[in-house]
Amino acid sequence: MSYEIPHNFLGLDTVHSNYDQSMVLILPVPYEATVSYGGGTAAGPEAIIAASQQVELYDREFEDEPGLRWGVHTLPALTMEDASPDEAMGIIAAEVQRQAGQGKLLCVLGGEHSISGAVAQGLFAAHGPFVTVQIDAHADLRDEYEGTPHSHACAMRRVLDAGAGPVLQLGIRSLSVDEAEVIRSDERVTTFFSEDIHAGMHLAALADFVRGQPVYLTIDIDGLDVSLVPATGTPEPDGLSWNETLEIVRIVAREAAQVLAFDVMELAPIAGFHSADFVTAKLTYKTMSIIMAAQAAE
Ligand SMILES: [Mn+2]
Repeated sequence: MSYEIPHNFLGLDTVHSNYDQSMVLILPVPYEATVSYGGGTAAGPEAIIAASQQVELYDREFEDEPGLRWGVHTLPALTMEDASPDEAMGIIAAEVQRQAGQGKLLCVLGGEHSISGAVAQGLFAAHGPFVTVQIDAHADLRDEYEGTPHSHACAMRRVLDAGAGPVLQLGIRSLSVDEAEVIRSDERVTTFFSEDIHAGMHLAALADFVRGQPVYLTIDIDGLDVSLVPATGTPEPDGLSWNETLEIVRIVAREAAQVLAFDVMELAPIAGFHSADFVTAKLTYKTMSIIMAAQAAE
């Protein structure tokens, strides 16, 4: 489906949401194929976009309306009726490659986290090597899960397979014995568990990791504390606070050479429970605003 005015991200008019002048692109990917517990992430992008229309455009941090300043264009949703998982990943990677080459900040809205493997492929094709920062409750480093390499539980393994560069994981608190071994032995993976985040142990390492690098930031919404966003398929307690999350975004925006893209994955909306949709929409707006302001300041 396409998101015509005013049903686009932030509900912007033509002047502030036309493709050519917008510096931010929203790519909705309502893809969900490998649910392992609670389902519903296919409805995530539409819920985020609907909730975004209720987010206040003015932001005290910038004393400005960032959405109007930068312009935000919402692309048609990438739908993949009847595509196999392999085909779906190919379609997503090709569209990301096309849109990532436009000199705009790309924001992908999921959908299940397995989409991120295809996003990484597309970014690598468009830009070459980059580093990936992952906010997530789960390590997502399984080579396959429930018989498929395309499970959301394998998302970061597929990002590593894209060959673009190392991954820094933040907020992890659920993993298997095999994933723990990957974290110990694979030098491409650095992991800060949720207690490390609460203690601030990640701050210097994160800044060092992204400094001067092109960066892909992938946010699984279950990385935030479950009390902030209960509407997700595989919830976990003891997640990141709102401020811990934005602190990570600020460090990435400030230190990176460029943020190529970010994504917000795994919202599984619950009918009648709109706070989770709103928190996710506001996080999406806040993240793009912080990144755009930092890049404009350079
Ligand atoms: Mn997760």
